[in-house]
Amino acid sequence: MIVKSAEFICSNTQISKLPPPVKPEYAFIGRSNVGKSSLINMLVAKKGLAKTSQTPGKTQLINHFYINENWYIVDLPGYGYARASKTEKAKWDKFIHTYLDKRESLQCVMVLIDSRLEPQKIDLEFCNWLGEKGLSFVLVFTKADKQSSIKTDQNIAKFKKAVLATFEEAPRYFVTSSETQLGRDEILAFIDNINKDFVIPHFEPRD
Ligand SMILES: Nc1nc2c(ncn2[C@@H]2O[C@H](COP(=O)(O)OP(=O)(O)O)[C@@H](O)[C@H]2O)c(=O)[nH]1
Ligand SMILES: [Mg+2]
Repeated sequence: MIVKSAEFICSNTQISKLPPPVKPEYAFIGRSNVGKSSLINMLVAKKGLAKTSQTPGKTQLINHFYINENWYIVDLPGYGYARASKTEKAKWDKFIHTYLDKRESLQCVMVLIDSRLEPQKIDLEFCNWLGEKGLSFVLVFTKADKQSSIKTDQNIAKFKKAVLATFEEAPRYFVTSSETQLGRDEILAFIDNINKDFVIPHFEPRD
């Protein structure tokens, strides 16, 4: 897929104000600092589209970016921010879970994982939650340029093994770098393929 246009549409704090679910949508999510904004900018080849390195954990916004006037990238607030209070964490859970669980046009959740790290409990728990809800997701390993491919492969193997403790099949995964554009063509092709089969879901208009 060639990205011809990418524009910011809206930031939402309320699920009720999202754009109508008439276009295929892909949600990007992961721990704060995993490289989510960088990855989104890399995919659409637009440097400032998603802001990078903002103070993490502060805003709870769902950002919609409209790509090729045909599909949405959704930037979700990062999880696992160490300094967030219990109340903040609970609020995050409810907000994000409601969006993921209810969004009719959501096609796939892109779960970002830092390829330099050993499997993290919070990432595995999130994958398990997606599995319980029957939501389709893929793993996107980030920052692969920061280490040898051997090290990346080792961490991916460990993550897969950990996932297989609860899943019958390991989810599909991509290895990426926002610095070198590794994984860009593969992710865009993956999205393009799903877009081709998209039919507008039945939904209740909010007038
Ligand atoms: N070397 C390298 N650094 C990256 C990559 N992706 C993100 N970063 C850096 O990691 C930090 C966090 O990235 P950001 O995109 O803001 O993460 P977010 O909090 O998940 O949105 C920034 O300093 C980025 O420059 C990558 O693929 N390679
Ligand atoms: Mg960010």
